Amino acid sequence: MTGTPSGWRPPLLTRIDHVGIACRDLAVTIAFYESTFGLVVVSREVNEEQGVSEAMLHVADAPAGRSYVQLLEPLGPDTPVGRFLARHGEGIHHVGYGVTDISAALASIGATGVRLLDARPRHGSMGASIAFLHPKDVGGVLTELVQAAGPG
Ligand code: CMX
Ligand code: CO
Repeated sequence: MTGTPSGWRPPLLTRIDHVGIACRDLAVTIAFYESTFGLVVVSREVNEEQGVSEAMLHVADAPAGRSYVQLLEPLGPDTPVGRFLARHGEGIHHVGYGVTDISAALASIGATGVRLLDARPRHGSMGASIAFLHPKDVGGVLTELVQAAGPG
């Protein structure tokens, strides 16, 4: 396609911020990603609100900001990742996309009819603001919006 279609607006999603991967044992999975792919852990956090113990492994510095692999071990069975592991086993849990203004992005996406799991942004990894979209309204993909803390 050439030229700029009429009604064009800048994309809401600016990069793939991270791929979220559910695992049973965070330490074992980190060791696998380090030894197999040479990735480096840049953050480890426990997020009680999300019910996870997690690690961010740096992958790339894209023009619109950094991208990561996010490894997630549930804090218990009655959490989003705990329920996912019970039903599906280990694997890809969600995709996180970068946005520049998460409140504006939520308003715009919500107006299309996609259900917002978080009407307001919550606390995410490394000081980011995050919000989730319902997987049933995004073709079966649990989708996270991420506004990184600070520049990028
Ligand atoms: N991807 C795609 N579909 C998913 C899913 C996922 N990760 N998790 C659950 N589903 C589907 C299930 O397959 C199920 O589908 P069916 O009804 O067709 O069987 C349906 O959603 C409901 O599943 P459930 O077992 O009842 O799961 P929950 O009660 O956990 O609800 C969801 C699902 C998405 C609303 C919930 O997991 C949620 O609110 N997630 C957002 C928060 C989160 O995931 N936090 C952890 C990551 C934190 C971070 O990235 O920082
Ligand atoms: Co995430």
